[in-house]
Amino acid sequence: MAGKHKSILKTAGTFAAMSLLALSMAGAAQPPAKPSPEKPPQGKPVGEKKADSAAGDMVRLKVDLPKAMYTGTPKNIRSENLEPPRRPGEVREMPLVPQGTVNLALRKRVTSSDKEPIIGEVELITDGDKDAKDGCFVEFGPGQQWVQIDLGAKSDIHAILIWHYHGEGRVYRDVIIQIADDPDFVTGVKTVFNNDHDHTAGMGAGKDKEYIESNEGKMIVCKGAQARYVRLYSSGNTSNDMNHYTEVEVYGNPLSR
Ligand SMILES: [Ca+2]
Repeated sequence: MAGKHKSILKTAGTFAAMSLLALSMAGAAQPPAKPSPEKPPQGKPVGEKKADSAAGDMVRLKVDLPKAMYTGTPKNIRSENLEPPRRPGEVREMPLVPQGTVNLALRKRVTSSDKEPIIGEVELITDGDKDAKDGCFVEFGPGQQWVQIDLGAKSDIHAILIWHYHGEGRVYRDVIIQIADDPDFVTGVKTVFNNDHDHTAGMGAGKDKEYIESNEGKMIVCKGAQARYVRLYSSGNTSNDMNHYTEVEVYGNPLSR
C-alpha cells in the first residue's frame, strides 16, 4: 500500500499529494478509537443537565465506536441507491435523546431465522463487542435472513445502531428494520428503516438509502417509537451472499420501571 502511494506520487505529483491530504483529512474527521468523536454543539459535555434548553432534558447520544478497519471511500461498490458520500470534515450528528437513555439491547436475548449460524453465535450480536476481527461476528446463510432482539419490556426507542461487518467497505442489501410488541411481529409493527428501494424483498419498497459499512455503524433515529422487539432483515452483501452481524445497539428507556 505504501509503495503504491509512493509510485503514484512520483507520476502524478501535486494531484496525488492533494488526494492523500484529502484522505488524511477524511481520516481525521473520523478518529477510529476515540470514545467521543461526536461532541455536542457549543462544547457542552454529554450528560450535562439542560444541555439544550429548547429540548428540555435532552442530550446528545454518546456511543463508543470500535476501531476503524479501513480509511477512505471504497471504489468498488455497485449500488443504484447509495447514500451520498460525506463532505470532507463532515461528522455524523448524533440524535438528541432523553437523559438516562441506555443501550437496552446489551446482553438481551437474540433469535434468528437461520437457526444454525455458519460462523459464531447469536449472542455475539448483543455482547457489547463491536470489533470486526475474527470471532466477533456471526455469519448466517445466503438469501434473506433476520435476527430479532427481545428488549425484555415495551420501551421507548430513540435510536438503533447497527454493525453488520465493518472489516471492509461493503453494502448489505435490502436492510429492513421493524419493531413490534410481540415476537411474531403481529401487533404494533412499525418499519423504522427500509432501503429495499426496488422491492426485491417483497415487504414493500423503502425510501432509505443503502450505505457502506464502517466502524461508525448505521444510526437509525426512532424518536421514541414504542416496542419490545426489534427485527433486522438483510439479503446478502456486495462481497458475498451471506448475512453478518457484529453488534446491534438499541438506545431507549423501558416504559415500566
Ligand atoms: Ca458483538
